[in-house]
Amino acid sequence: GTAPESNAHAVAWLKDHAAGFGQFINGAFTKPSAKRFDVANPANGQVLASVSQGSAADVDAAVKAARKALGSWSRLSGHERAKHLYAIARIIQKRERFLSVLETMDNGKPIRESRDIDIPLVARHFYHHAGWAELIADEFPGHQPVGVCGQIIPWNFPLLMLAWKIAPALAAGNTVVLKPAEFTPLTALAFAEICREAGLPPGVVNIVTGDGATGAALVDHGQVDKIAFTGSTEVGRLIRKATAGSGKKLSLELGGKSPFIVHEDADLDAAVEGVVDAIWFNQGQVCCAGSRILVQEGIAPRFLAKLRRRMQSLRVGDPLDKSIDMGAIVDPIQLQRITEIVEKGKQEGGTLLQASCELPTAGNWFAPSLFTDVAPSSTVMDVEIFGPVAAVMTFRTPEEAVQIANHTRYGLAATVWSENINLALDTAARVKAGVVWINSTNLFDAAAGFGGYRESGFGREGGREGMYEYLVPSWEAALKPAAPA
Ligand code: TXE
Repeated sequence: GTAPESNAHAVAWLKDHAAGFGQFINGAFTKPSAKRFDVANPANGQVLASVSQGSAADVDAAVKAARKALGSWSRLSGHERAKHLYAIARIIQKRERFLSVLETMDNGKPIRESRDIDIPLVARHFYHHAGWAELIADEFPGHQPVGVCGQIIPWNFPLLMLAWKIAPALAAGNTVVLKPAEFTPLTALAFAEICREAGLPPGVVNIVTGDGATGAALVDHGQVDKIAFTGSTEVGRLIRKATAGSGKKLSLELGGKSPFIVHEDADLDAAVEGVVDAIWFNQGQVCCAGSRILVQEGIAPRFLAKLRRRMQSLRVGDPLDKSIDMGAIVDPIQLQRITEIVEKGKQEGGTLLQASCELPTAGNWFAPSLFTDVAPSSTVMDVEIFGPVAAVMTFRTPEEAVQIANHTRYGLAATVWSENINLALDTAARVKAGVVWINSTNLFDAAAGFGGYRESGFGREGGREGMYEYLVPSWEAALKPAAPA
C-alpha cells in the first residue's frame, strides 16, 4: 500500500501486530508463541509490542531453513545477489520515516539521530555491500561463503547493527539467522517484512527474537558455521568459550572505554562539540563512545568552562521531538547500571557535574554528566558506563596522554584533537585502538573496517576487511561436507 510515512504509520504498524509477533523463519512469520515478552518505549514506559521468546526448537527450525537456502543462494552470481541487496536498500530508503520513528520508539534515541544517522547508514550498508556482491568473483578469487551465519546484536543501534551483520553476510553468499536484542527487536521484525517485499528467497534471512538463552541456543547449534556477536565483553567471553574447538568462525565486537584526547593547540569550540558527539550521542550507549576525556593541563580550565556551558544547553526529553539532543536510556536495568557506577564514582571521590535539565517523570532518564577529579584507575575511568557520563582527566605532555589513553583493557576507538597534523598523526599512531578519529568523532561508514583490540574483541566490520569475515578460502571450504542442495 501507500501508507503515509509519518509517526502514524509506525503506530498503525504496531497496532496491526497487537496480537504479538512470531518468528521469521523460511520467509514467513510463525504464530506468536505462548511464551512472549513485552517491549516498552524507554521514553514513557508504555508497552509497544509483545514478542515471542525464541526456543531452541525455533532456533533449530531457523538454522535448518538457512541451511536449505544456502545452496542456491551461494550459487547465485554476485550480480544476482547484488540485485537483492539493492532492492532491500531501496525499500529501506522508501520506509526511512517509518523505520526512524519505530527505532526511536523502541530504543529511546532522538529522532534526529535515527532519521539522519541510523537509517541512512542502514541503507548505505546495503548499497555498499551490493557493490561487493557485484565484485565478489574478481575481488575475492579462491574464496567461498562461510555458510550459515548466526548473528547476535545489541540494542544501541538496532537496525544499524543488523545491517552491519546481514549486508556483508548476504553479499558473500551466506545465509543468516539473526537474533536482535530483547530490548529492541522491532525494527528487525520490520526488516523481515522488507526482505519479503524485496523478494529475497525464503530462508536466506531468518529472524529469531528472544533473550540470552535464545542467543546461546544459536551459538551452540551444530549446523551454524559462523557466529558474529556485538555486545558486552562478558557475553563475548562466554561465546568464545562455547565456540572453542567447534570449528565455527567467530567475530566479536565488544565493549570500550575510548580516550578523547584534547591537545593544548586544539580548536576548543570544535573539541567541545566533539564531546557532545562522543558521549551524549545516543545517550552515551555507544561502544566507541569517547568516555575518557583527556585534556592538556594548560587549557583544561578554559575547556571545562566551555564544556560545562555546552552541557547545560543540551535539550533532553521526548525523543520524537525533532529539537531534542538526548533521549531516554534503553531500559530500567541499564539505567540502574549507570546509576550504580556513578554512585561508586562519587564514593571514590570524583566530582560529578550534571546538566540541571528537567527530566520527564515516566521512562528511563539520566542527565548529561561529567566526572572530574578522578584517578586513572578509578571505577569511572576504568569500566564501560554505557551511559551519558564522561570522566575528565588532565595530562602534561603528549607522551603522558598516550600513556593514559592506553591504560585500559579495551582498544576499540580513540579521538585526537590538535591543529598540528604531525602531533595528531603521531598520537593516533601510538594509541592502541581499532579506529582513531582526528578532529572528529563517532563517524561511521560502510567502507571503513570497524573493530577492536584486546577486550574490545576481534574481527572487522565494513569494507574489504569486513567481507573476509564472511568468506573462507576455498581449500578450507573443501574440507567441510557440502551443504545440501
Ligand atoms: O549486553 P549483552 P546487555 C555492554 C554495556 C552494557 C552491558 C550490558 O556496557 O551496559 O554490556 O548490556 C545476547 N549467549 N554493551 O546485558 O547481554 C542478548 O540477548 C548468546 C556494549 O544488554 O551482551 C543481546 O542480543 N547471546 C555493547 C546481545 O547478546 C547472548 C552493546 C547483547 O546483550 C547471551 C550492548 C548468551 N549467553 C551492551 N547473553 C557494545 N559494545 O556495543 C546475552 N546475549
